[in-house]
Amino acid sequence: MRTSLISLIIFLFVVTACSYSVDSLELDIVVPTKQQIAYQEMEVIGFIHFSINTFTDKEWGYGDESPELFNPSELDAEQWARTAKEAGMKELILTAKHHDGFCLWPSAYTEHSVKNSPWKDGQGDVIREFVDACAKYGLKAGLYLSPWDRNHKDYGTSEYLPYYRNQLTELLTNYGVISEIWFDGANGGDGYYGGANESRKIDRETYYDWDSTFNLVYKLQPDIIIFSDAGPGCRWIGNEHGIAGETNWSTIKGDSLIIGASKQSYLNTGDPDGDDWIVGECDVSIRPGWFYHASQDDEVKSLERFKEIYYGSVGRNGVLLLNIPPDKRGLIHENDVARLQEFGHFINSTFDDNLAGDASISVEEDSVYTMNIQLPEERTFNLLVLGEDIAKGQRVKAFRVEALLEKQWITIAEGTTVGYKRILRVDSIKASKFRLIILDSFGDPLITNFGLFLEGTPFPLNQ
Ligand code: FUL
Repeated sequence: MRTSLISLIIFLFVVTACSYSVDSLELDIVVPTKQQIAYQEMEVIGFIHFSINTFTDKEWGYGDESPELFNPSELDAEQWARTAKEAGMKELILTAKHHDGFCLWPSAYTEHSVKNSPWKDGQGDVIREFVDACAKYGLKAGLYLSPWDRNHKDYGTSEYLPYYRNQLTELLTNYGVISEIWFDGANGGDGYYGGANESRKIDRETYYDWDSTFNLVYKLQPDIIIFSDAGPGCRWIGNEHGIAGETNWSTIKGDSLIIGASKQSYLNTGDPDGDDWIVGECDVSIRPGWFYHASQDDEVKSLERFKEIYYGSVGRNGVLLLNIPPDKRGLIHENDVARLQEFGHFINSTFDDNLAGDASISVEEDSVYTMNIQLPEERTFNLLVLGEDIAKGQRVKAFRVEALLEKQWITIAEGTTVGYKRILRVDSIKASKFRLIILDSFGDPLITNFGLFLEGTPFPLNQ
């Protein structure tokens, strides 16, 4: 048995134990890019669904809506960014163009845009205001450009691709650094299509020639994260509830994925044998719809639901993409703002104080890896946080955590994957001695995070 005392480096609220193994350096394992690591470290990002649908009260516009309908009375992108920042988000992604084809910027390639709307007499540019607001609040900016375009006359033919790529070029050239681009998988068939009013089907595997589009995107924005069902930067988690699989590998077989037609359960868990690192992004809306509907003002998700989503996404090795749709004024509604403030408070008050921050840690490497954690005194917690050094791959396949309670080792949590972060909710426990046992892993496990936390105090509503 080899026992080593690990030097403790305490980052903000995690305990970081140095990796110690030799063979780990030689292990042939899939690793993320530095952009993917930075992406994962953001943990919570925001989605802004705002477009013509906001004014027609629809989720999917048909493509024949008049640009005259777009007329927010008080549009304030800084309010979006400020609200996102307060909720702990690190990036915002805006629907530059949704399926109806209406463009939030004055694209040179179509008349179906803000330039023909009454908003700012057609002189406005929502994308410009959005990226400036993100910069002011220190948020990264991302854009959603729907591949499906129910307005464009050429959609479904090869003529549409240059149009789509021209729009991408505008967005990825004229607005500074864009950190994420969102390629949605929906292709519903029928639409206006320049007046044809018909159904158009495309071959999801071949129509968009995604490889060429991805090359263009990387040429224009080398550090960007590309989202789609198939990545390559991050992948859809396979549902719109914001919940990753309890087992969630960042690795997956990218070649087997088809944008808009991948197996949802496979996206949800990833694949330990996958050759590609494609982080899971968990999208969900604060309300039932993606766009704002006044009828849903009382259906903002509860804080309890937010917590479940947070633990089910960030707490399962994913990134949470939380949608917060502005209303017809162009503002995030008061009900949503209040809940987002509560959410921000919950994260700060819960994860500010790692109760294992001053623990002594030692590692035993026998037939199974065991990390011993000794606190200076007994402490009460109800959340356990684990993490791996993902820069060296995702390794843990199975683990168990035990606490010494009345002289007996009791299992308090167990699971499969860990990845960047794994949060486990446990019944409130008071203890001072723990052990983390890695039951199975690819090569040596590289555990960098062992944290104990107590769910935070309620939001002080009267402040
Ligand atoms: C889906 C779209 O069809 C929805 O309208 C929404 O944008 C969601 C995030 O992705 O596929």
